[in-house]
Amino acid sequence: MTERNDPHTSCRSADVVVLGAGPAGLVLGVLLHAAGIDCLILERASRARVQTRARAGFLAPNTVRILDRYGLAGGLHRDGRRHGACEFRTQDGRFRLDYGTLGQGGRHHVYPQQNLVTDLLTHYLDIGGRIRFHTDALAVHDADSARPSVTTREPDGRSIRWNARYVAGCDGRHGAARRSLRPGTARYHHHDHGVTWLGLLAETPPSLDAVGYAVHGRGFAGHMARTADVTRYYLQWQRGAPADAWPEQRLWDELDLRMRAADHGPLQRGRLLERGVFDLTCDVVEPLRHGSLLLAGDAASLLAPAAAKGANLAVLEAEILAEALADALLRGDTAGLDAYSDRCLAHIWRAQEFTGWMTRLLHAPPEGSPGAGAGPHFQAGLQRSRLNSLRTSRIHQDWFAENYVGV
Ligand code: RFL
Repeated sequence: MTERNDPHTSCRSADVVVLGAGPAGLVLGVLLHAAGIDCLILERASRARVQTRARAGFLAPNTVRILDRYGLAGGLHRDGRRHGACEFRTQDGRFRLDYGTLGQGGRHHVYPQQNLVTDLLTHYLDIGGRIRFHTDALAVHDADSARPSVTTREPDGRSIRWNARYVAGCDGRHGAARRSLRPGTARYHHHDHGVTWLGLLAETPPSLDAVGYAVHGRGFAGHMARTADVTRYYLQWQRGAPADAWPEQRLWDELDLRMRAADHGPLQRGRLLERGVFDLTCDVVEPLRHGSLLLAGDAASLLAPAAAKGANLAVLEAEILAEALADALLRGDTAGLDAYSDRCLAHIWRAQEFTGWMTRLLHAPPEGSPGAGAGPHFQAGLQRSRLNSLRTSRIHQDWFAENYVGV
């Protein structure tokens, strides 16, 4: 894999400087470049790292429509798989929701995020897009002026200043864009769902033809296909426990137990490629526009992965932002930029609301956690009732399907 920083960057300016080459930054970069706007992406990690970071896999119909519109969906149509079913395994038995035939009938495409990022990056470079890897954005300056700039730490340790007309903060929750917001100008809403997951990536074919959600007295377990040979598993995990606390054999035994393999069939075991622990927390920054600095993707709002919304929102926001920036830079019309924050926040809050609902569906919050409220038995009763409603009510199923595939 070759990696080369763009020699033209000695000009040290661009109309739009984009921080971060994840789904948000790359979709934005491609769309701006295609519109004829001078744009530069600054990415802290190496190209190899960006192209191999395994995260999301479930792409919503709206995401695929956006990627199709700009000719970016070739890989996912070739190698991705359509997916439209969930299976819930509970103490009251299992039930399946063919969400692709419920609600408005939308299905996901299952396509690993690292493949999508590779496709986007390849396309961006093919059309002549400018990107610098190994370039750590330190801060955004003068965002309240028409001449913002970004300082970076270069691979050789030098610090460089990049001038722009707009800066797009697509550098995630811990990036420079969020850090650079002037104190008192943004509201941070942070919520801890009180639950921790161990995420596993296993070299094994999916064991079900559906997303598997197991609700068990010992905690949640999840199964999600990624490719024909790789499956993601999740185990609700003790907060603070390290990812390597259990040996592989014990993890598989626990997955079998919570997924009720004895009743519903065994899981196919395989080598664990990756394990990582994360707390299910979420946040929203309001507003998303701070003068010439605009936030998108995880930098704007972090979602717990329970409902697979983060990458989908990132792509949607990137499209909205690209159109607004094109209007401003090519036509002098800033109405889109003025409306950007409110427009995206409406989608973000809807996704947060559904993600919170999914989190409460799949977990009774651990005793003593902020969400436990009236006590574990009360919470478990609510959770069982939610699941029964989803099992039996067609209206509830349609609502679920519409929210599950929507952004
Ligand atoms: P990304 O992908 O984090 O990319 C940000 C980029 O910014 C770079 N960066 C910097 N560059 C320069 N200077 C700095 N100071 C920088 N700081 C950071 C980083 O190196 C990186 O390359 O953010 P983006 O583009 O906003 O995309 C968001 C998505 O990646 C994220 O929301 C999803 O992965 C969430 N998510 C899922 N979303 C879905 O829509 N469907 C799913 O199935 C799904 N599954 C998941 C997920 C997230 C997971 N994690 C991370 C817990 C499963 C998991 C396990």
